Amino acid sequence: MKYEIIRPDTDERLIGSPLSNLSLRVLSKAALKQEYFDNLFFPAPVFPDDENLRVVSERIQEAIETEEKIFVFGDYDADGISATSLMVAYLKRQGADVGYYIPNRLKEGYGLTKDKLEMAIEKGYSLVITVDNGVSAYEALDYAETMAVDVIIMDHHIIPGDREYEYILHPDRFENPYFRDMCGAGVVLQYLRYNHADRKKDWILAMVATVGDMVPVFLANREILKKGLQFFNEGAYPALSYLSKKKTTDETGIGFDIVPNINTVGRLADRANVNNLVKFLLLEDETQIIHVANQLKELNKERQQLVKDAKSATPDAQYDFANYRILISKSYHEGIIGLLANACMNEVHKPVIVFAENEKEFKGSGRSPKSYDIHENLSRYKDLFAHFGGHEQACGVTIGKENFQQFIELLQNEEAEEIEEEKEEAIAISLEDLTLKSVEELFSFRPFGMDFKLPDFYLRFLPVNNTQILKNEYRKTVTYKNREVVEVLCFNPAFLTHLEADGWHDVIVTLNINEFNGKKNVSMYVKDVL
Ligand SMILES: [Mn+2]
Repeated sequence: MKYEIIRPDTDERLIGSPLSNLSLRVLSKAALKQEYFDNLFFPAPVFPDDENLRVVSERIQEAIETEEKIFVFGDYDADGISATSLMVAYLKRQGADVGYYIPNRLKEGYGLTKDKLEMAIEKGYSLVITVDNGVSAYEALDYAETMAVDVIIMDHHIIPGDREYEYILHPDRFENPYFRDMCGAGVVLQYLRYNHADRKKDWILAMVATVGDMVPVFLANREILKKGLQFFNEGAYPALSYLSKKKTTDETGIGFDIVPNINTVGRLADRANVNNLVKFLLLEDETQIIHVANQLKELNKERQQLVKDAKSATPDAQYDFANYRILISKSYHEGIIGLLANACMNEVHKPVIVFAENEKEFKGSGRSPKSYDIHENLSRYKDLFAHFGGHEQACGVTIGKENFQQFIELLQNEEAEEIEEEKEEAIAISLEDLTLKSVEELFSFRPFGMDFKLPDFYLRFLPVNNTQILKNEYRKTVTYKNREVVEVLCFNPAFLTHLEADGWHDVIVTLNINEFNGKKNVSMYVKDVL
């Protein structure tokens, strides 16, 4: 079975706690490390204030006062775009002479390069701020030194060596470990706070980036998520509200509705310029906001269609080796091969590499199940690659035509490695535990996310009745003994037939609270029928 049913022992720290059985099980399963546990129950916000912040702030202040041209260099994902917008909006408010650039994901790739820096210097920029990138831009940093141009790094990627940086804001270099797990935009937000220049919009943008970059949901990030969501739900950032399906939402809604709309622009760099997204995020005029928001939503639909088409198209070649499935096609859009590899891996439960072939080379994106380190495994062949990067479960690789066949043969000849079947975890719970009160209590521990996922649940319940069909979705209701209504949502017709039969059913559900006409009730979405 692909589900592992979990009945966690109560966390020792929670024995005797008045929490509901539902919350106790979720918290016990999470087994939070002590600093996260303390942060959850006794949050102690920290105001950012240290030497690096002081040095960086002074340098930026000097640049503003002496009217230096300041160049912000960002990245093309939700975090990088948010970080760029935060910094640019701040500098504009200060009246600074500011320019910015986010590279083209398909043509230029990630990070500050020497030639981008050369161009900026030629245009008269004398201070560069890299956001969500920079710590590993050695060549550009060396060049800046020879040109006597200062570079301020506001990044959160792993610092690769022991290089000294004169101006750096990085989660690992904040004096207080409270700031340790932040994303790039989170770092920029702390700079704004230190300078008492943070607005509601800035918290919202940092919150979107924090969701998008999937960093842990504790400490500084928890503060960012909570405040950012609160301000978002007040409608404090119209441009982002227009991108969302719901005007009031939570971290899940941000992840499903807003983050993909932003990431799509970077992915489809052949159809849209990611730099315009910064302009969009700085817009104040509502008519313009609505106009661009609609364009962005259209582009996201186009991206979804591209993925769908690519999934149903027959690849030019497909290999099923002992350890890998390989898909190759000239028709794949390079911006979506990662999404495609991910979808394919979820189907075949083994490592997958999807290659888009162009005139010069093969651009590939690999994904692997949790028990397999695709980055380490493929790094054995790195002499064949023009580019290679990534981490345990995801990597990107570019291979010239001359080496491609050899690479395929090497993979073909690999001995089969045992790849553990990935099981999804579900916490066992009884229907009696699912009262509105207990689910509301559980949700008071929001936001959920990295290191504290809202789990799926396993339970048994009686056949459902009163089928109502709403817009292609099947909605059913079931009442149970303490007379609260639990709504059961089911999108799969096969499950529905099951659920209408007699007897108790073992199901995997996700939990929600439905609010309609001021009335709230527990709502379960049936993910699987066992
Ligand atoms: Mn980032």
